[in-house]
Amino acid sequence: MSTIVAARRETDVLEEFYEEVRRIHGRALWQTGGASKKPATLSYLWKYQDYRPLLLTAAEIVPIELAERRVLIMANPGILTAWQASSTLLANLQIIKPGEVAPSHRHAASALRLIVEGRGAYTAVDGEKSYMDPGDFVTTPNWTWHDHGNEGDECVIWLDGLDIPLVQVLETNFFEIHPDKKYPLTQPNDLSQRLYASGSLRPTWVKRNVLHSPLLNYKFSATYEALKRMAEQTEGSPYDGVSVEYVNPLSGGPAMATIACFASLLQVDQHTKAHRHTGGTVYHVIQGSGRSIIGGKIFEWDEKDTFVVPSWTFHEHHATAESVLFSYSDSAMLEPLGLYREEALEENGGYQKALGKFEPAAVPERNVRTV
Ligand code: GTQ
Ligand code: FE2
Repeated sequence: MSTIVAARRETDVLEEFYEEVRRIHGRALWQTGGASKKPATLSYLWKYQDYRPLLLTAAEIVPIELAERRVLIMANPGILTAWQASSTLLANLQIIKPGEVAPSHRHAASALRLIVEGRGAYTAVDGEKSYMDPGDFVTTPNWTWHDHGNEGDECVIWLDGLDIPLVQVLETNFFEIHPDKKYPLTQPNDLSQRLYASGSLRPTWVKRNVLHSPLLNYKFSATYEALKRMAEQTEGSPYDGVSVEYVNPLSGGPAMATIACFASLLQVDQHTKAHRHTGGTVYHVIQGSGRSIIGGKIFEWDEKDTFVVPSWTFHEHHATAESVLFSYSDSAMLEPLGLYREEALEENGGYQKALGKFEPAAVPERNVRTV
């Protein structure tokens, strides 16, 4: 028997074997590629100037009663669900018109808001109400009742960050609609700001072991002032500039158990060095302009744009005007699980060699992926 025939017979035997395994709904591990599979999250950028007109159109043609939350999703084209920004996180833009109320509900997913434009809107969480200004960072921890309303005279737009993809992968997603449009206000407005916003003075009568920050609204004015004061005396991190985490004031831990949130101040012409770490991160440009090199590609951003840096992807930022970047990430969960790792770029003085500019992905002919 020739060696070719023998080899062929061996292949047939293997093929038959794999088919047999498949018939019992099994797979041979060595055939799957397993751990070496490339992650799906693409480095990506969504321009606010593309989204804003469509949000305004939605405000005209879609009644809040129909949408409940009038939200446009920023979908990462690398991910087949077509409704998530990264493997674990959503990044959505919500618009609410004067006089509207987005009715109360609660869900197992945690949410955050970062106010993009407009004044006069509020969020009420578990009976506490807070009016929101541009740049404010607002927490809606999991399973808390929340409704939003706009009592001003202009449209208000904010960025919603949620961990729905994570909660879905864990098959722990619950959702409930409140029987009333608004959950009753049981606390003075902004009570949590009075109790916790100072950060370094803890009310002694409050229990400390809470999973989520008790602070509802981290005002931008306070964050910006703190960043500026720090920047007077330090350049901060070589990778993130003067960068702060919005912490749970009772524990010093992340604002929410599943989502860590940050704000970074970059000076005009500051160019941070490249590093990479585990944890997919969504960035939102509160103010300023510049570019980030992510995975060797140049992403040019302006005020109010949103971009995503996938886990374990080199990134560095170059501000062309004084800039404040807001970001949120799934890294909060990684350290306690032993999954956090971080690495600086060694070569080329710590800066990536840019291989080209980011281009938006081609849009499929028909919207076949919509779920
Ligand atoms: O505002 O409660 O973008 O429940 C997605 C789900 C916003 C919200 C979103 C939500 C909300
Ligand atoms: Fe919600």
